Amino acid sequence: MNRLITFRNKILALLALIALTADVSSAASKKIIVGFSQIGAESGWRTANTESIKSEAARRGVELKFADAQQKQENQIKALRSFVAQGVDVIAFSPIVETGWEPVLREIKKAKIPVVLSDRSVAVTDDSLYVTFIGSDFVEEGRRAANWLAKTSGGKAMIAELVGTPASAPAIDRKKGFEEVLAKYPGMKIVKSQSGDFTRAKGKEVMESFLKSPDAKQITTLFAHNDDMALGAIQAMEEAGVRPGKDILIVSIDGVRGAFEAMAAGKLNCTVECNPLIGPQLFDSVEAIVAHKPLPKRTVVQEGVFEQSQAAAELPKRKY
Ligand code: GZL
Repeated sequence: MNRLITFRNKILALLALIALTADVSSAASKKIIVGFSQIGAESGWRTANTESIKSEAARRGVELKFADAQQKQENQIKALRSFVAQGVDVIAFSPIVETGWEPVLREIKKAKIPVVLSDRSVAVTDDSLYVTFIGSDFVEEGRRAANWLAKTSGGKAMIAELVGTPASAPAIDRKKGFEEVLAKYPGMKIVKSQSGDFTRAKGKEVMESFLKSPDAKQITTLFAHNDDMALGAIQAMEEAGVRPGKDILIVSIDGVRGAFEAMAAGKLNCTVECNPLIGPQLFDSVEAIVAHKPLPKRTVVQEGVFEQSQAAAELPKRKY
């Protein structure tokens, strides 16, 4: 009789072990499903950012539900809600503006789905509403642009500013960093400032209006919050008979290929790099979250500053 009980227990233990192994292996093989809400396709930077995210998801076998919000916050909020309804494992997004996210982030928290902020951050009263932020230090990018200009101009510049998307983290923080440095140089002043919404078309349109204004002649420098607006402004300058990069110095941010080509042609003077290729860090964070590993609240990517003299040598090395 004892032998029978021992045999029965051994069978039960074996069955439990098989069930457990099956469970672990199925958990390990279960595809991670990520919902990603992207702002749109407003600039070369954004296109490169999207490519980095999509290609990295494919490389890792992550199921990516990708939603393009076409520059509208309400579309991003709709997408985030749909990811909750679909029961994704992780939600990631690049918030077009800093505010207006608490309600939907609370709904996501209630659904127990972790959130990763990609590229831009949010202004919330409760930072437990997201697990981690991966992106750039926009304030530092603004400082770098102003420090380059102070060095190049000897601390004397009448600056026209093309601002990014109003209320967005990069527009707010790049301006903040730029003005923090300007405060040290009485001879450097922003004399015109208007949003070009990070696009080439709007950057051209606003620069045309700057050049038509009665006091346009005082402008010595253009500070553009991104390269796409700077490239649009270059077109406007040339159409107005102004030599970009010579009559008006131009410093912008992103480091896209077009900026290096403009620098090599002598039409842009400096681009402060803002790295869009954060797909690998994004999915490292997603995999850490799924594996219940701890993560820092903020991961800032490494970036440089490039001047005209470096453009030709750098161009072949550029990845975006
Ligand atoms: C910066 C990113 C900005 C880029 C623009 O991280 O959010 O948005 O500077 C893009 O080119 O449109």
